[in-house]
Amino acid sequence: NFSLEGRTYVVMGVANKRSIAWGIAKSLHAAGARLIFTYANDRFEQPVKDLVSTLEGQDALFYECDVTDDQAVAKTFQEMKQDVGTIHGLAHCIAFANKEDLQGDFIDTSRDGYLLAHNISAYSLVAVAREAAPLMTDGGGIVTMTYLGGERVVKNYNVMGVAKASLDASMKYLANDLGKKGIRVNAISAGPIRTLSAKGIGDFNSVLKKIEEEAPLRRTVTQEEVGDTAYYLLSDLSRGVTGETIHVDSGYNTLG
Ligand code: 0WD
Repeated sequence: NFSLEGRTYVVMGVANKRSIAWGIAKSLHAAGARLIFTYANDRFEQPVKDLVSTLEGQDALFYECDVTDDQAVAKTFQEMKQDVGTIHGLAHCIAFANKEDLQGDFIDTSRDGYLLAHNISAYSLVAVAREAAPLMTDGGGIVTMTYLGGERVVKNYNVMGVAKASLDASMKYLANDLGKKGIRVNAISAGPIRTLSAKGIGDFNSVLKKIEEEAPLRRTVTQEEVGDTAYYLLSDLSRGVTGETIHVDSGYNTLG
């Protein structure tokens, strides 16, 4: 029985209905999970609450959590502990880089731009895992979102590719640390999907077009397809899997 009935999952990074985090939320909701949402600042509070109100029978909780602020992260999970006690998993769907660093040459990345991208997109997983793990008293799963640009050079992805490489390695070290507590940590490498964050990447339309022409499935992937893989990684279906990256990308990564 792989229902998530009676389990509670934290979803971080819903900005709007196009967010990958929203695709994950829908899959977990369909499997019967209770959901907790965190958003970066109060600008996202009402939009996220409005979206969640469309999930029938969902008794969700909401917390503001800017992942660049250690105290805010600690406070979020302390409050969560008081409110729900145990959580069974978490989806980390957060990244950011300055727009000027997502075009042109990587070599021109400023120190500040480099640190900002790594702070929000990679270190945040470490900070969040450290605070979330004590709430995962029954064991559980953590899943983060990565991209091919961390494995190889992808035009315009630049500093975000380097941050994803750091995120990928962090995921594996966290999997090793938390495995003894029965907590699994994995990543999904999604193919390009049109979202708010993707708007910042130079010439994103031609990236989508290339997938439609060349990927084995000859189409791009959807938030819902990523969501179903997250459901697999956060459920007992994947109980032997940790430190792994699953590509949900129409097979594009297999091309030479
Ligand atoms: O093609 C794509 N869209 C792909 C995205 C392909 C492969 C991977 N990904 C990754 C992204 O790099 C990111 O890690 O998926 C993850 C989710 O990205 P998304 O769904 O494309 O983007 P978006 O809908 O813009 O969500 C990004 C979230 C926003 O949500 P909330 O509502 O929580 O603020 O990251 C958030 C951003 O605001 N975010 C932060 N959250 C907390 N603290 C912060 C912050 N400091 N900065 C950005």
